[in-house]
Amino acid sequence: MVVALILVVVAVGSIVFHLISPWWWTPIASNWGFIDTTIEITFWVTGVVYVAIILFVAYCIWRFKYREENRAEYEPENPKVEWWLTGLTTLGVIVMLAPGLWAWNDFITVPDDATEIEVIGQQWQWSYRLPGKGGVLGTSDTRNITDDNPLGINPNDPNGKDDILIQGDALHIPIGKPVKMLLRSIDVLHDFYVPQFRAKVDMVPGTVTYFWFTPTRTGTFDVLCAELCGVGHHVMRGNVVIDTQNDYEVWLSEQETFAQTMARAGGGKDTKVNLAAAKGGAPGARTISTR
Ligand SMILES: [Cu+2]
Repeated sequence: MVVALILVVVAVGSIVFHLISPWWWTPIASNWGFIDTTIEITFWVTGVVYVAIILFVAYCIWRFKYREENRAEYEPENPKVEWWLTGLTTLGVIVMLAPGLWAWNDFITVPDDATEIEVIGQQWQWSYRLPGKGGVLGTSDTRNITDDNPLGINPNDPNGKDDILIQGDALHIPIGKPVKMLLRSIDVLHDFYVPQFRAKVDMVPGTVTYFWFTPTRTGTFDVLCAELCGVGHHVMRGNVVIDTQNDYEVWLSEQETFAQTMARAGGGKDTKVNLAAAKGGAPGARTISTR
């Protein structure tokens, strides 16, 4: 009897904890509300099954407890119960998995007007590249990587000349416009993760992965690395700022282009530049060695 009561308390307590828990999702800041919906559907299905099974076990413990006169009945088959269990399990699995097909289809169908932004992960910092006025990113290749060109941008591609490089500083994105995040890694697996955006994909050395989203509210959001990438994994942090269009354009006009970076590097004297400080940038920004 005590065990049955404990099981009931566990089932009810789990639901109450789920409802009043302070550890819930961060408020969403992108178009991916449907991803939250699919997770909520999974919570509902698994929650109902979880409570039903625990309460059933509690009932059995109470109902069939030992009594001198009780006799067990041998019943190896029960087609009716088996059909019901198989049918309900199938239905539950379909309800959990089917919405994911729609979510995934949306996730890999990038809108035609999405702006491409490149994110580069390396142990243990984030760098970004935005298209300049031309609106097109220049090509890049790991073979172009040098001390002066740490992102491997093709110096002979005219599209790359006006690319904006952000190293050791926050990435800014304008609100309300779809962006396609092109994900590259220079060394090991990383994962660019902003919890409020919901979307994320692993960054794999040697290939370019992507996800897309549309920012839906302004603010400053933490960037985390969601892939254990070495001893400095926990410090691989950064910020993304979602700006109004005006604020974004002001910020963009203050950034250095690839051509300017190369010209400065070609000058050759400085061995260490704090790009963020040079731009009057954020406190705590990291110093990037360019030599
Ligand atoms: Cu990482």
